[in-house]
Amino acid sequence: MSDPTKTSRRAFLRGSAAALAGGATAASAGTPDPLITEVQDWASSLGDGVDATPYGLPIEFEGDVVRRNVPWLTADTISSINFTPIHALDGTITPQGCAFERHHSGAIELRKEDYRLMINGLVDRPLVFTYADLERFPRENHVYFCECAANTGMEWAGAQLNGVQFTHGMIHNMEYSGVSLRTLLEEAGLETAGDLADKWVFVEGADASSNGRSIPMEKALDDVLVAFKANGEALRKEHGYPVRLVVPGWEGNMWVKWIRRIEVMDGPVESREETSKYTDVLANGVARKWTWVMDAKSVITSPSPQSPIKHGHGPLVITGLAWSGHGKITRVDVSKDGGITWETARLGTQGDTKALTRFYLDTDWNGEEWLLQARAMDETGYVQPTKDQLREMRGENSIYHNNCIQTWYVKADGEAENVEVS
Ligand SMILES: Nc1nc2c(c(=O)[nH]1)N[C@H]1C(S)=C(S)[C@@H](COP(=O)(O)O)O[C@H]1N2
Ligand SMILES: [Mo]
Repeated sequence: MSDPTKTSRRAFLRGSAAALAGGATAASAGTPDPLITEVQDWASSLGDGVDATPYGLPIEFEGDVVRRNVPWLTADTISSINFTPIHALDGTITPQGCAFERHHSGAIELRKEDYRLMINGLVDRPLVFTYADLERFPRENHVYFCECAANTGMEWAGAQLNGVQFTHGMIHNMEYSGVSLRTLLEEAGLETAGDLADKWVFVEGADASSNGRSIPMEKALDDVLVAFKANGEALRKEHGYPVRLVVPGWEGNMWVKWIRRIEVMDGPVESREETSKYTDVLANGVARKWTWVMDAKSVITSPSPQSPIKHGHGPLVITGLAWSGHGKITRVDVSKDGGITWETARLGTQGDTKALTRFYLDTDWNGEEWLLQARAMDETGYVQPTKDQLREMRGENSIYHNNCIQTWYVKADGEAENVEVS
């Protein structure tokens, strides 16, 4: 006699298969799965011992989760950029090994022993720090995103690159350890500088390009870090080993790598990187400059052209990233119909200031065609603009600071394509 209050195992399996509706493989009677019933190779022999890879690498099956460049964008790879594979990552921290690189004259090799940082100009005591000197100042840890001002720059005129890695991958987000720039400036003494309200610092790198940029003193004394570790370990060569500047919320160009000199000045230098580059010519021919802050932006990383829906109909996790150079992300909305209706996404992490925030929309997909969009809001109340709104403000000559809403066209077969809905 079977107890009617007890569900039989088979009924339970059938029940759960129906409830999952394609979200998981249902165990079905009569067709044994050898992955469950047979002893597999990996259980019949021994695995690698410790030390097989003294510094661990991603498993070979994940070998395509790598930075990629777009060969036609730049004439060579020395003054060029590659892109973070954000379509394949989750959470918020970017592993150093796949964090995008942008060099103006190549990534240089600079030993800690040969490293010097000079602070000069309008300071009481011009100073030179060795790497070991920097390690003796009080240290801080912060997670911040670094976004190149040119991120999404190819998309101004229309949908261009078919993958979120290429449209939005000039960004990384790491935990930095370092000394606040304020601490070092105070060590050099700012009495000589007098009124700090109109003072600037000029920062330059040790590479051939030097990538010099002027930073107003107010920012220099606020949250700028002189960083030597990222995600707990030494910076990689390509990210400025041994020491780089971290300028939270501000365009990546100002995050000077291999930083060698900080000069306190009574005005900005108006260097190449802040005049002929990293400025935006508006419709009336006037160029916007000092466009330091990266405005709020978001993008769906999956599904997306490089991360199509492969699992069939039923439960689907839509996910993406949002960030703002003005502070915390407070809300992200997702639209499936090109911006007509919106659903509020779940924030996977409670937005850190000036850092990536992960969002999820746990939903169902049954083969409908979607025009998928995400729209970020930050703590200042700013709402990420549509492409048309942005073009209205900036014209069509811009390259930098394109933070408009992105659209992916999800087709009945689950593939996705970069399209423009403005
Ligand atoms: N010294 C130096 N610093 C530099 C650059 C450079 O070429 N040289 N490139 C800048 C630009 S344009 C960007 S977007 C960021 C990129 O940092 P990453 O290579 O760590 O991604 O570094 C900035 N700092
Ligand atoms: Mo950049």
